[in-house]
Amino acid sequence: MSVGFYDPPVINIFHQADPAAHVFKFDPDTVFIYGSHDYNSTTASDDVGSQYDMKDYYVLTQTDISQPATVGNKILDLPDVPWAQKQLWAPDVAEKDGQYYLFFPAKDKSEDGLFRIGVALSDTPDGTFKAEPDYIEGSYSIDPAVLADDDGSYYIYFGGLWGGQLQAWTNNTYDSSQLGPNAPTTGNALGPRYAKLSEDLKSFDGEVQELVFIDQDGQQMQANSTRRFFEASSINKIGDLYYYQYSTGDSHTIEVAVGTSPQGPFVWNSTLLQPVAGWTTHESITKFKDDWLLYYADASLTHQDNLRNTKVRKLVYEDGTLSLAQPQPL
Ligand code: FUB
Repeated sequence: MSVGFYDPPVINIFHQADPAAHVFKFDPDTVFIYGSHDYNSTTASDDVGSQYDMKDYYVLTQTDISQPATVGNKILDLPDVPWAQKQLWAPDVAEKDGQYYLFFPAKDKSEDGLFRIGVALSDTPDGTFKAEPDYIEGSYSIDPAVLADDDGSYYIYFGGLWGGQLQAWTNNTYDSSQLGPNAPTTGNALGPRYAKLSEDLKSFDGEVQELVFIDQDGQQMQANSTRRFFEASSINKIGDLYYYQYSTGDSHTIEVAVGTSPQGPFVWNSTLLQPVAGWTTHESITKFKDDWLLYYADASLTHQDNLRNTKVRKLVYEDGTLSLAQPQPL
């Protein structure tokens, strides 16, 4: 059950969801907001998200969060991705040595239509990005999020249950019988996957691993917990700690878990966001000037699950915990 959440959209006339907000050295006075580009798709809704059949990405920019965002360039178009069939879902962008890397999921052209993760490159944060000819070898599932660590290492995190197909991959091996809107309900919860990225950020450096979340009671997060990982990873380093945010999917909250290493384990810390309008919820956090900001999206403007708008809210960072600057109205 979703409830309303009344921050205004950063822009009404452009439907963007799954915001991945970044401030780059390139222009410290601008927040670049990447995300899924929703449109009024008539593809029938189902529990594997067929109604989210997005075909391109644009970038939004904001120089003042009290003012509307501006729609920038179309930065990637589905026909320009040689390996992709459909469904450009939540992306992320990382910068390295003045190059910008757009990481994005899409279904490949195989019979099963498996989600894979691709990368596209640009010299500027507002594109156009050029896709690599194939998806990242060994990649699967959705919702990539990239961490640039202080030591120069880059890590990619990904995964999403049900339509995101994470449950169909065990030890990086695909099992078609697990496709569909299902996930374990007993035992340890499935964790998102992560890998170190190679120097050129175009491949995985080593095997994909599963991230472990520890619940409040000190035990590994269980599959029947309303706080278990579902999708929508984002990660930030604040001081010496790593903050991992994610959506719980069918229980519709955004949770935060904290770790001392990019490879986890991450210990549950707080619930950052209660359910918003619409089924999906997806966040990212960035520091803009002196403020920590939460970018998220909901469907309060359209009441249509696949026609969402990005929103922004200031955060408070106190005693090691992130929280909304004002309480969320219920
Ligand atoms: O926008 C499509 C999918 O819905 C995203 O990849 C998920 O995070 C959820 O927001």
